[in-house]
Amino acid sequence: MSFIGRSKKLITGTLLAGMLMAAFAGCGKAQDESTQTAKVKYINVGFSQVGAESDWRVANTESICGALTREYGFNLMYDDAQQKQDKQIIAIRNFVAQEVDCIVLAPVMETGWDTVLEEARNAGIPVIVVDRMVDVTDKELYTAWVGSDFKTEGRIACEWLNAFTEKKEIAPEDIHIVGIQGTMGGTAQIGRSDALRDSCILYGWDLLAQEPADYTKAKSKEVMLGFLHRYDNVNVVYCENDNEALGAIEAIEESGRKVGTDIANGEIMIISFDAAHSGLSMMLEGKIALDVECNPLQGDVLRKIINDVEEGKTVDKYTYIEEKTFTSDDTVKSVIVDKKVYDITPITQEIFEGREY
Ligand code: GYE
Repeated sequence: MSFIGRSKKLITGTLLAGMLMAAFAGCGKAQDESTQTAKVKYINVGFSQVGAESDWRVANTESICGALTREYGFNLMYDDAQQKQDKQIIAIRNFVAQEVDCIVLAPVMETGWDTVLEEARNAGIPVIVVDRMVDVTDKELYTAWVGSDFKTEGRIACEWLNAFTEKKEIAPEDIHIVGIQGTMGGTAQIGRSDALRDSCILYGWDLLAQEPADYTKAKSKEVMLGFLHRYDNVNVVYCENDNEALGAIEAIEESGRKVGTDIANGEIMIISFDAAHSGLSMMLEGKIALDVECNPLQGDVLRKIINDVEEGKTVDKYTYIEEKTFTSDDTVKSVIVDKKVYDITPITQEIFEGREY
């Protein structure tokens, strides 16, 4: 889709700068006012971010804010919605009122966007969705989406668990899993939770419970303590992000149990998503068995899409970011999901140190 016909609202000089700088706090350092004196035309972008709930989210914010700087020709308004959809809707309405050139939305959940995206469209402002998806009846309400294939991430994790336990000769009925879910109703949660549920049915694993923890360490610790209290046979914890994995590990260790892959001998295995520094460092200590990467570094791809849209070029509707999978040992070398082979990389100190987030 192109936006050639819509009226350009590039505002010159310092007029909009004051307004924008006020909103910029929280998105890295504010840019030097002196660089704005020339009559440069910036692309004014409003970015509604979910919050700062996880390491993934912080890395994602840094990547996007780092890609949409003055140096690259952008004026960025950043809004942190603290995981609340109503705050995101208010932020989008503010961006529309300020006649930005483009809105970037990282939606907390999939539903509930039709009205406000219609308002953006009526104002001629293209919306680029990042990370989770929006479930709207008219797909033309957004111009493009950039993110990850969350269901596939979940299926990779489950295929790995199946291959690992087969190799270790652990019977499916002896696999007792709890799922610590992300923020309910967001695409990452839906994809990862569904993959686990489907695989438990397919392979005959015992799914004890799935409960949300909003992607935070503190909530996850609470949820895990509850699980340990209720189920004395849990031996696999499927955490929908690294911060949740950290919370689960703390709960397990404080309860006097051990995390690790030797589930036949009483250890509790941790599976996680994101492959952020925090998760991979726990993997190096042998505490996380598998971490499926969810790559938050979307900034550069996003910048290109916005530039193309501004120039009236047609852009791809969906762009998936490349991801890897890491493991604490080399029992399983690869898995197949939908006929595609995914390598499973044993973590090393060198790989860990070379990671960007
Ligand atoms: O996995 C989690 C974050 O939507 C992919 O949200 C994102 C998820 C990510 O808080 O850490």
